[in-house]
Amino acid sequence: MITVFSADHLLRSPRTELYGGELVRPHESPERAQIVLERVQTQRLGQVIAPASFGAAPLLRVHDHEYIEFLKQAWSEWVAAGNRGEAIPDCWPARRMTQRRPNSITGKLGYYAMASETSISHGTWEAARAAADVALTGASQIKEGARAAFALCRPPGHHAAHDLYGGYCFLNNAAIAAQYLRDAGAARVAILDVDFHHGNGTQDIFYAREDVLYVSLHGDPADAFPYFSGFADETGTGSGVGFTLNFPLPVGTEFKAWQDALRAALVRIANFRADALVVSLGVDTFVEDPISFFRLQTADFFSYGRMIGACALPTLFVLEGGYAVGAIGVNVVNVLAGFEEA
Ligand code: OKP
Ligand code: ZN
Repeated sequence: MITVFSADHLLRSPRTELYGGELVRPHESPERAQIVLERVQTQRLGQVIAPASFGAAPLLRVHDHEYIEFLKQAWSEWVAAGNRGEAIPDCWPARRMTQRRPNSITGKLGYYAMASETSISHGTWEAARAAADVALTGASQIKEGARAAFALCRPPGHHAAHDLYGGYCFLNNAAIAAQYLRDAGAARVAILDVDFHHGNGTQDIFYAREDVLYVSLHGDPADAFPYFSGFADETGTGSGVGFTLNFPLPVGTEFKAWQDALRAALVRIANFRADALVVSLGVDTFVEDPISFFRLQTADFFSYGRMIGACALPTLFVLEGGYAVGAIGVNVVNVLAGFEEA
């Protein structure tokens, strides 16, 4: 399959992540994408192409206009305000407070952030926009009739909601691609999110819709980030009821139990009769992942790639998480190779 990759991901290179009460070197690092790219090349998965530029329109199909303007301006506003570190929110519109948008950049960070680990730094917007173009270029391959494509996106996207960033995400690459496929004529698009974390942003964007099915397997939010989204009783709203399906799974989940949940997820996707499938592909389900608590082994990624391939749907893989950096390339490409073997 074709891989879409942009070296512009390198523009996203913050120095800090708020973690355990310290500012540490970010888990979501540039070397992640470079290692995945190298594995794609050494395993000869297929051609690697650069993204085309799709402009603002497909971003605005999914995200709020003012939110996009905020992302574009945030770093320069933060610097202009005289701040010396990276941009981190420290105040939120919590329970019973107003939801009015502040003028001050520090206030705006709290208004638009769903978490504070994700520092905004120089180049963040440019890298996020390039990642969305990578996903859109992958989606355009599917539109042109490819069986599959791999969007090697960085930064990731599934925590980014209509007007929220955080969890290392700014633009929801998978949601932007899914909406693009709808606009290109696919009547129904399914999104399968196999990242360890619940894709609260993707769920949010399609929560009231029956034309885009969102199905996710993830660490139980009672114990795992994003904590406030991803419970089994979140099933959609209005005409979207029944078109969100969450499988929260406990600490220490092994491949056998994870695979049972995947089987159930794939049955729902088959019944939905999707015209295309978008996979939010995070490999932070790996046993050695430093911030997650599932126990998948490297060979398991190949096995479940084959299960996804057996669905026989045009499939766009969009890279999300995976922080055991030494294994990220092997695990990601195992999913893609398993898919191709099905
Ligand atoms: C992004 B993606 C763990 C803190 C988690 C944020 C995790 C973002 C994951 N102690 N902080 O879904 O891989
Ligand atoms: Zn994740």
